[in-house]
Amino acid sequence: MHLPLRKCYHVIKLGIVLVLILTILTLFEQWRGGKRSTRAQELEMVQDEFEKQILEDEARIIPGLGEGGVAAHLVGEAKRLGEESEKALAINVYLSDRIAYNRTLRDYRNPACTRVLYDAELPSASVIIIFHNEPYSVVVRTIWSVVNSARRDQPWYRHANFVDRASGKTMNLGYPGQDPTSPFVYLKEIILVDDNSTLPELKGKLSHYIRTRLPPDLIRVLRLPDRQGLMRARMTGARAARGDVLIFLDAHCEAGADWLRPLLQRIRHKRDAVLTPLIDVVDQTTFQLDAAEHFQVGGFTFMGHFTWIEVPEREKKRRGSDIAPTWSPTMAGGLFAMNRAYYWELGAYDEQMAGWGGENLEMSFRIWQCGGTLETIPCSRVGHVFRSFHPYGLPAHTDTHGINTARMAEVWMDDYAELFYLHRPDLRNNPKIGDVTHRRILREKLQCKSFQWYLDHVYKEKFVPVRDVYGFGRFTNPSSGLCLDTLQREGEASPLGVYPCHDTLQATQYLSLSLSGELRDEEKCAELQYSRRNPDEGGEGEGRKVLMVTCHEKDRGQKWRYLSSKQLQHVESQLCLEAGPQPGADVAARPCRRDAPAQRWRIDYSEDN
Ligand code: LR7
Ligand code: MN
Repeated sequence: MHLPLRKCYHVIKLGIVLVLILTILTLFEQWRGGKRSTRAQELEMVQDEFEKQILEDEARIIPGLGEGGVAAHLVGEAKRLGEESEKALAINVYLSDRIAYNRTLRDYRNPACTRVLYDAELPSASVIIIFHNEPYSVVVRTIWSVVNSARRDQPWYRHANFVDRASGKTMNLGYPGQDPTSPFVYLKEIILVDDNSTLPELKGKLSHYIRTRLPPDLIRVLRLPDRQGLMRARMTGARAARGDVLIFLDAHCEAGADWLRPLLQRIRHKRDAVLTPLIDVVDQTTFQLDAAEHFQVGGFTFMGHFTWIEVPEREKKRRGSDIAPTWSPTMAGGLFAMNRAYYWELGAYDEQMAGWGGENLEMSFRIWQCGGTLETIPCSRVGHVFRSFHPYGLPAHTDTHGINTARMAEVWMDDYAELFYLHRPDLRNNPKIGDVTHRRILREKLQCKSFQWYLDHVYKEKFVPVRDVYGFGRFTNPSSGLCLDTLQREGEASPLGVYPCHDTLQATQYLSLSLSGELRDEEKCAELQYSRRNPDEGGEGEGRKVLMVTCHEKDRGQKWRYLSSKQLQHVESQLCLEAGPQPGADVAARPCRRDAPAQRWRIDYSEDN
């Protein structure tokens, strides 16, 4: 059979094209395969590099250092390097790198806590830890403390009852549906949220550490593509969480013995209770855990700051026992547990808050005003490194604390927002605050109570600088142009002084004379220093110093009155308050003299003005 030449030619052409295509395809496949294998190789090399670094890290650890929570010290050159790192980062990172990442803390709970019986079956917990450029070893230690405290073989679980108190059924320790062979109880997951850190060790190396050193399937790392600030970082974690209860921690914490169960038990019992553990101080220099027997709860100032306050006497009576849930008017904000569904129902966070600050008071007021309770659980203890400054920058150096607090005040404080603006006139009607309509709608929807209700029922002890007062604001001595000023002096009893009057109301010059006769700021009252040598001293020499001390209503020593001569007289001693001679000087109480210009005071806002 003969093919015509023309046809033959076509077949050959087709064959050549086919061969060409096949060759190209094979070459392409080979090229792709080669590329893939170099990528895998590269990855392996990177992993090896992380592994090498981690092995080096591990070689640095000094066994036993800081174990149990005792103070750790380095000497010589190491000490110097430690101090240097602390100066830069507000944590002695050089020391932290040398303390075991999984050090344990001694059990320093109130002994009564060890006798509490918890249900065998409790809700599950998602622990959410957010971080931005935190020291690597400190973050890893935080994770280890959470992992270790939840191990099934911990002594505090070993003697637990296996009969569920609520249902009467015999069951395994854990949460409903948990695999009873899991080495962990109650802890469903740990979610790390990296708020766009720039430190390289918090990226691949941290992930590699988690993959190779920590239990599998327990820890997830979510990486935010841009810096979101701590509120949105926590919300990202909360969205990913699957546990019944959300527990938030800062990335420089160490969880104590059996800290989970008291939280989970309370939330099982009261769904809308938001809980903080008792927060202990981990020293930024020595990593010593300072576990005080005595604990405080949260307060606030109208400047918008969180403060620690003593547990009010009426609350000590109400709670009934030293280890019972203790109502707290506010929380510090970083360490708390909350039913997951309730967290979202209550409005999570104000997503328009950025950076750092303000969200803690916002959430505290919201919890109370909208029907929940905020409680400190004394049997759950967690250490936190309190840093002397923020080692990280905030977005474009903006005052996120001020702006966030203004957002909070606009939504939750009603007319009392004015007291915040007295301190921050620059923020009044400031467009930087942005729109808060959606948060007001939330307040409406949840039918939340007023700030007045909060003050009357939750925080009765709170002194309101403009309520039941004779006058408030700056106390100016016109002849010298100096104002009464607490001079930013810290401490139990620090002398009241004078300083050039500020144009705006600053916290140190913001004083009130209450109707009950207290001359005070938000937290402390003016009292005469007692002189043992001569209790009635004051005539000669320096006069008697005036100290700012804890207010105690009963004591006559803290009573003052404002005379028509514009003098401030101490009722008990009959002495008058006299301005010091120069800025920064202490004031003194001396015999009243109507003609003494240094004894004359003008109050910014009072019935006379
Ligand atoms: O932009 C940021 N993104 C973040 O992810 C800024 C911070 N963060 C992380 C940071 O890495 C850390 O893990 O957020 C966490 C909290 O930041 P810190 O540790 O600098 O804050 P703080 O401990 O000084 O401040 C307290 O008040 C804050 C107000 O916004 C937060 O609520 C903190 O969580 C809170 N800390 C505590 O409540 C711990 C107890 C101490 C007190 C008082
Ligand atoms: Mn912190």
